[in-house]
Amino acid sequence: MEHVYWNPTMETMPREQLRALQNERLRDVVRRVYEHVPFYRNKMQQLGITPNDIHGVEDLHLLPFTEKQDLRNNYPFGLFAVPQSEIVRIHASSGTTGKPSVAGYTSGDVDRWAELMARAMYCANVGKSDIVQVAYGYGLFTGGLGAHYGAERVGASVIPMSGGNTVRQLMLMEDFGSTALCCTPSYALNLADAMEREGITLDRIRLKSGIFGAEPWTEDMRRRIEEKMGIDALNVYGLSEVMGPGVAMECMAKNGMHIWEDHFLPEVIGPDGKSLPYGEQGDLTFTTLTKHGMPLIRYRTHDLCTLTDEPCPCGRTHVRMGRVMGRTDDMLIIRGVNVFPSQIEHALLQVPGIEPHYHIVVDRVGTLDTIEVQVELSPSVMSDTVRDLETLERKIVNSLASHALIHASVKLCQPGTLPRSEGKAVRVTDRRHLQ
Ligand code: DLL
Repeated sequence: MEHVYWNPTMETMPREQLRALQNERLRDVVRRVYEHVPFYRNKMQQLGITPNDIHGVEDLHLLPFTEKQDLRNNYPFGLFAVPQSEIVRIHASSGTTGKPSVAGYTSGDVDRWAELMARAMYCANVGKSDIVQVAYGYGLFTGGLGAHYGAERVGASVIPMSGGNTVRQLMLMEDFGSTALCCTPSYALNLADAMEREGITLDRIRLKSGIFGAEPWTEDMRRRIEEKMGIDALNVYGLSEVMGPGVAMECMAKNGMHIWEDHFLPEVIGPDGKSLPYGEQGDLTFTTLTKHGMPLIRYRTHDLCTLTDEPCPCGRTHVRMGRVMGRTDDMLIIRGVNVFPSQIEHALLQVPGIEPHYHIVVDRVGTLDTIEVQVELSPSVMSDTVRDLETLERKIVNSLASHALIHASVKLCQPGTLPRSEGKAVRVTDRRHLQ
């Protein structure tokens, strides 16, 4: 496999040199927030530290954490580190309740974001001769514009479709000969199914890569999408508070996402608030090293994952994060058992005869939690006898018990009947909160 890097110097920088750069950039960002953001100055004063105490990454643990709630408390622009006149872009992520969290970008920030998304495009072998269909939503959500700027930066032809309009997406994909698709994995699956429905065979499209993220998905889901679309499906990670898509991106080794460490300092934090060694699972936390509009110090994403610094065959030296199992807020607790929707997805996709479309309904009967997993049958098993379907249902129940450790009831649904996603899929209805 030949490797082409967008920024060879940075992407393959020896780790010692990378560390020296991080030390220098960390000192700089700590000084900037101390001088310009009262929230950080107050927090550091409370802890009795000044920027002079931070010499490098080894002192990171002295710095305070930042939580989403801190963004809300300083809504909308309280964490900006530059005058508002320097801000050229504002994004926001929709919170489930109340006010969104807001992020402001200077023109330098937008430029660096495009650079990091350009690296991501090259990771997926997407360059100048490609036609990139961006089906992430455009707007306050960072997916659309993030992918758009990155694709333009590498010189690709960009189709700014935004999400939705599935039949039209397919028409343009075929007519324009899109070679890369950027959207959520659940929307990619939705598009793949629509292709089948519309009778669009793989020889009619030119798609070769998918840059999919913004929600948790499993290896099993990757395989399904790759088969259905005949592409390499790669994982991209990011969050609006930290930048947007492109904080980390998988390479063709498909073995974790490289975090661009010259710009972001990752840590994985354990339940006791201490940084964990590589390989252990915890709460992914970022310190932004080069953002000027809204730098963040030790921002707790609450995304659960692991990090590794094992060398990658692609030659990039930046650490990789494993798949995000889910956000700690998305963890379901069913009769005392903790389970993430992604574990349920994994369990379901072990069973042949069902499609990767599912929905989870959690309820409470008396004092007991109940969980129902609704899953769609493959068209091929629709003609099976009632007894065959009962066997299939039992297999799914068993797979959920052995892979996700939950005792769920299973509802088999007709093909095409569960709601389809156009952006981030909503996997769970929790009726317990309605009571
Ligand atoms: O989802 C940014 C983005 C857009 C990333 C397009 C990738 C592609 P937010 O709306 O702020 O930003 O949501 C951020 O989404 O904390 C994770 O919980 C989740 N997330 C993002 N990427 C992945 C991924 C965008 N590859 C939140 N796997 C994050 C799992 C992901 N979860």
